[in-house]
Amino acid sequence: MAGEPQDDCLFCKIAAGHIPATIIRETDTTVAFQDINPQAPTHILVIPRLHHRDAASLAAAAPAVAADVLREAGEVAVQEKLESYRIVFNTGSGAGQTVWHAHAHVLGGRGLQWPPG
Ligand code: IU
Repeated sequence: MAGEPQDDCLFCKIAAGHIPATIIRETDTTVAFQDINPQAPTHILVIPRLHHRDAASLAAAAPAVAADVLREAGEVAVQEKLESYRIVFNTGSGAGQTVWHAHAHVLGGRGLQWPPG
């Protein structure tokens, strides 16, 4: 059920500490960790501990936690000393989403093109 830990969800397992990740920050509601396949010198994922399939579903069901994810993305940027950065929520396979647990990508440390393509 949405909001509950899913046995087959990698990010639920990372949030629970059952699969290792390089953790950058943690709060009661969020975990930030290094992306295993970085697309920029800094590439950190911020996930809610709650399982929802994408960012919009999270925001609809638990808006305060969605706000926590955004705030933590900003805190990651401060911690990593990023002057410019991008927060990305890929939503749907056509947009590149491959993990069906809401997550913000925080990307920085190089020039970022716009539009992204
Ligand atoms: P996406 O927006 O769903 O494509 O993002 C999923 C990200 O999760 C992607 O950048 C992967 O490199 C990353 N990731 C990870 O950090 N650790 C893993 O074990 C797996 C994916 I699978």
